[in-house]
Amino acid sequence: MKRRHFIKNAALSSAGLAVSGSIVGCADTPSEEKKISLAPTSKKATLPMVIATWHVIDATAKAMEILQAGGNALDAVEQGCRVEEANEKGQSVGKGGLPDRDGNVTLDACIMNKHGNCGSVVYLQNITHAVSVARKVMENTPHVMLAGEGAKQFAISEGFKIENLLTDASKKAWEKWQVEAKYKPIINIENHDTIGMLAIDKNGDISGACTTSGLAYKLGGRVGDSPIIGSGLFIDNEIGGCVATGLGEEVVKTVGSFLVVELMRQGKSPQEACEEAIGRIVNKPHSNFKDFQVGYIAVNKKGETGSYSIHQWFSMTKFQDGVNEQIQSDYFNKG
Ligand code: SD4
Repeated sequence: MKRRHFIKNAALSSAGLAVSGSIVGCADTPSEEKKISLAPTSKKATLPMVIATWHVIDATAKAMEILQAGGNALDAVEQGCRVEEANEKGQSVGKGGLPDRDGNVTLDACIMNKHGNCGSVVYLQNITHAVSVARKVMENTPHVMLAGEGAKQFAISEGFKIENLLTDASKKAWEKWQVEAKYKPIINIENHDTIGMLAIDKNGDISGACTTSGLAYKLGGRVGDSPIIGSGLFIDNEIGGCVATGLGEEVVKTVGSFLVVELMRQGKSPQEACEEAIGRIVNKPHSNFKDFQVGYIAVNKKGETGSYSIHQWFSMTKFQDGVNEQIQSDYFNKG
């Protein structure tokens, strides 16, 4: 997938921050260039900190800039996610996202703050910054979720700009897909990556956000886990937070992010909680987990992190202690 790129040191230097020796490149397929460092949980964690799904160091750098300046975690996750939404090369989020089978780019996003308040948009069209619309839903309406045309009209009333989100590259990819038009409602290991972000600010408060264009070439109207509070994202400021990526249907069926936070409440570390939540998917009788990917990242109140997925090559970007790095996740399916 084109979006998978090597980590850019430029983003770090622009944020005036150190580069870790363990930073890894992320290619389409497993390669020797990849260094595996499984998500550490034991090292003493410091605040502020931010983590995100996949390989998004520009996004975590933006979030950390805000946190270091004393900004709050909510602003940090929103601004961090906006970096990827605006990145036209990313074909899974915001502008440039791959369309549904009919050629429509439809976005899902949500955001949740330290008070347990949240906002969400589903099936949003023609607005790049779905995460910011979700925040407006949280702050400026008595509702949690707005969908489709209603979400779009609300965004317009809030001053968001109407745009064509289908870039030439995504249109070409869709046209190529149409030659065979195989409808495979699975997300495999490398074909899509939502951005989910969790941050803890200097006050120790947690917020999270998640934004995606969803499963490429999905049925028109399909909505995944990403805008669903408790599935794609959950924050409890007393305990921690979790975000999910991968095949949303499987995350929704197990209410994954809420589950991870509840497991942490019961005393599990973020890593143990992510592993158990993946276990709930793969250990189902007749689970066809070999056909799809799901990954979780989580953080607890102390700033300790975990990440785990069904298959190899899921990663988490973490910015903590002055180091912005991509960390390969441990995974279930070791063959
Ligand atoms: C969805 N969970 O729509 C999203 C897609 C995703 O990595 O996360 N892809 O099901």
